[in-house]
Amino acid sequence: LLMENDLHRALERGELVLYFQPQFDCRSGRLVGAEALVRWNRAGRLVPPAEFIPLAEETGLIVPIGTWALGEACRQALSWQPHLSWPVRVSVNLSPRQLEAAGVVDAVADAIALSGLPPTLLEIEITEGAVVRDTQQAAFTLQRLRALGVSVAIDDFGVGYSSLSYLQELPVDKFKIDRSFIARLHGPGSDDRLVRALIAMAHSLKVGIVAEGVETPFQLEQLKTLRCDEAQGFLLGRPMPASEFLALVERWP
Ligand code: G
Ligand code: G
Ligand code: MN
Ligand code: NA
Repeated sequence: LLMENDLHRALERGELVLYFQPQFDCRSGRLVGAEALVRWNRAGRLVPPAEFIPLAEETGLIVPIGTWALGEACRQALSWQPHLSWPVRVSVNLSPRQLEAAGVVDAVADAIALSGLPPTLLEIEITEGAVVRDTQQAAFTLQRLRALGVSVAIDDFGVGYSSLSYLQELPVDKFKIDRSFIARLHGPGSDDRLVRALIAMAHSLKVGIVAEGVETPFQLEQLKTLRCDEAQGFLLGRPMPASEFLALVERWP
């Protein structure tokens, strides 16, 4: 309860901040987007989401936190656009409870309208787990989100599903390969069969594919060879404060 009260106040006091982790096109090497990742600046310590998102989910605080994150992500992303000659997208994570909340489509629509960010530059990330809970309801909500012009990515792809059939019914634009699969690409001769299969599945469904957790040059080379579309990970950039991400965009060739 103590932490719940704290978290509630944190939102009101502006103690939540977004970090941004860059995402790159594998073929061209271009910076193409960033994933927004929330942090709690609690008395000088940056608390990672794993320590408070579960509580926020349980208590329902995730809904106002999510509304704030959507608005903040859109505002920041708008500030990146003048510095590059191609669009740079922002991705925002939505947890299962947010996806099921009645006002989620309105919250996304409001964030776009209030910020002025073109809707095509906003991407919503949801985990497979959120979709599997109630596939029909999720599909309906995702369809309404896409009707706004935003895109939808399935996060942690490959670890959460119980059946592949849901993939055919689901209106999504992109899969993000879970980093546990990328971690298995540790060197020449390593087993890349699952990564290959996930990339092939995305391509045959005409869905984009992003690798998460890219930590080594070897992994990046493998992903390029396997025709993965985009990459994200510590090798290419850690999650960073908004000011640092803006500086990265400003000095990008
Ligand atoms: O930044 P870090 O790797 O610690 O993030 C861990 C997880 O926390 C992410 O994979 C994501 O699922 C979750 N997360 C981060 N930011 C947000 C957010 O703004 N909203 C929600 N719902 N989850 C988030
Ligand atoms: O949404 P998701 O839970 O996938 O959020 C991504 C999380 O993964 C963030 O917490 C981020 O800090 C973390 N992350 C990002 N890149 C890497 C990486 O290359 N390696 C590892 N181990 N974690 C990463
Ligand atoms: Mn994510
Ligand atoms: Na992920």
